[in-house]
Amino acid sequence: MSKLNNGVSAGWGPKVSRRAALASALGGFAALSVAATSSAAPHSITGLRQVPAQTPDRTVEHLVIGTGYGGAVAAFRLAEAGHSVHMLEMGKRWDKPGPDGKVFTRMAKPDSRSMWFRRRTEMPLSYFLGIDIGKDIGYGPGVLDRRKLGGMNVYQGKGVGGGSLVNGGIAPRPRPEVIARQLPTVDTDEFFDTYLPRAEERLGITMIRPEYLEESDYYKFSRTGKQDAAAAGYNVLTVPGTYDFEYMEREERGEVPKSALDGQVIFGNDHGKKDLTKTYLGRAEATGRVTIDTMTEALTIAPNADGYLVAAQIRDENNKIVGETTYQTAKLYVSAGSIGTTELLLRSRSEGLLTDLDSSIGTGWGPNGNVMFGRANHLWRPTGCKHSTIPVMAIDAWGTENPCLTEVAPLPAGADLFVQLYLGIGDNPNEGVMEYGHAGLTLDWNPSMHSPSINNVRSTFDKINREQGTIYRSDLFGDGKEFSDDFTYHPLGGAVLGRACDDFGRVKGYDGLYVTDGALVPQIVGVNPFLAITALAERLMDSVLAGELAGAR
Ligand code: FAE
Repeated sequence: MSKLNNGVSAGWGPKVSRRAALASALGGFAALSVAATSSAAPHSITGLRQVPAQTPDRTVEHLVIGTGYGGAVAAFRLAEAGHSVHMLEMGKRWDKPGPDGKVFTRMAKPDSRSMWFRRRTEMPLSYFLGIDIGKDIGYGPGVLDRRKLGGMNVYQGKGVGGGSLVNGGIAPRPRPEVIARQLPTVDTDEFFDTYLPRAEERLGITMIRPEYLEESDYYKFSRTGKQDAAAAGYNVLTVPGTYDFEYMEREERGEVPKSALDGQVIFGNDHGKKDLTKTYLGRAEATGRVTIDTMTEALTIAPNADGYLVAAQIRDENNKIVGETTYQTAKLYVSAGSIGTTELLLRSRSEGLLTDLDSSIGTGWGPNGNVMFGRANHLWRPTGCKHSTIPVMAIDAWGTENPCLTEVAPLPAGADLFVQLYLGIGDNPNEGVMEYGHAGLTLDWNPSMHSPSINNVRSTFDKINREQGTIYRSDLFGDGKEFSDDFTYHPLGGAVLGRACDDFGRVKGYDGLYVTDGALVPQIVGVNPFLAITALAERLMDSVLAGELAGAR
């Protein structure tokens, strides 16, 4: 990709003048309508006005869209190297307690803080004994979003810290052979020797103390899950994570406020979890060179002679659009997650702005083989009334003829429900495709494409059921389903490394435009993905800082 002296790629088709691009980007506001907005239920965007061509509201050296893993790594690495960085985040900053004195809610007591502009919770496990267990909640910019696209419900974190706010913090290393298969242009040795260890260190990943795992009442569910799998001949791993396990032990001793031991996780953790605001983002902001605009959703990207003009809209806590704004930047890092990043790029192309994107943009999507299911435990084999919300054990059947890795998951209901719950990651060659049109973003993925993942997980657990004389629960996912086939916590792909982007994450055809997040990884990574995403972002930023930014400040 050759670079002209104004930083504009020579690979563009018709040259876009700065003025034309600005007018186009701003004119795009009017056309965007509901389709261009968030995943929330339809809401008013009538506050938008047609903005005449004007100078951008703000000009910044480096602009990062999204504050999840990819965005946090980009911001930290740039700031550490002395660059000023501005970040846009669609959600809010989670640093103020609500009326109950807590920043986040428990899973069992959701309210307006829990889900992104919903009036009722929408969870993967939404039934018990076949009864809908969703709860009515207040409407607000809650921390967990569910976006329905085609046959998929995609869950994502919203707020400063992205997915790190809502996830379980589980961070196993991917298998080298899966990295080699999925990311063939990545040097596997370098990835494992340099980038994974660096990501682990900077994310603060540690292991639970084995003696605590063996003795705590809060991990009885893990021990029963392990014993059942081991009895069927499976290897069970203890997996590392970002929760501070020393803090957890103090929670159990009653020395500190409880979080993981008080049913907090997918709607956020008040304590214990080292989310990105305590690691990468915290360190980035501590440099004094990073600023963040919250409740600000980037809508379009227009290339121009000075780099890129980003048009964005600002919403209030009632989901009303209260303003629009524009940012001019020389270097743009798109880090809005697999869905958000792909949507932004595709929308910008459909608005006639990023017309030279590689034709593969939108391809390579996958749900990382996510399958949730439960086994019905015998009454004489309880999992306990107390469940820590942080899973720490996984059944490793990847090396078998039915490759899958399955976490032993908690069900922190405050009572023993005799369900051994699992989140499986079953290998799957299928890939979905995202497109952008009149209906907004669409995803071509249907439940039948999930079958390979389910079959891999089912074959493994059929053996465990046979050994234990147990059966699957069919009352947890509606319609008598034993396995979820329509949700993911781990969306991946859409702007894949070596396809829509170069081998590091530079968007093909556009100098100074980068993808840094889960959109880079096609379909599946075989383990919970944020560690691999962080390592890939580190790898990209090494390349950018040693390449086009070498010597620049
Ligand atoms: P992500 O962290 O999603 O960050 C994207 C950010 O961009 C978000 O803050 C968005 O609000 C923001 N954004 C989106 N669109 C825009 C826009 N247009 N303008 C401005 N901002 C925007 O992306 N993974 C693990 O490895 N271990 C786990 O234990 C685990 N548990 C999970 C549990 C749950 C309930 C969920 C939902 C996910 C879990 N994950 C887990 C997945 C993990 O959090 C996810 O792979 C990463 O967060 C993806 O990182 P990205 O940087 O791609």
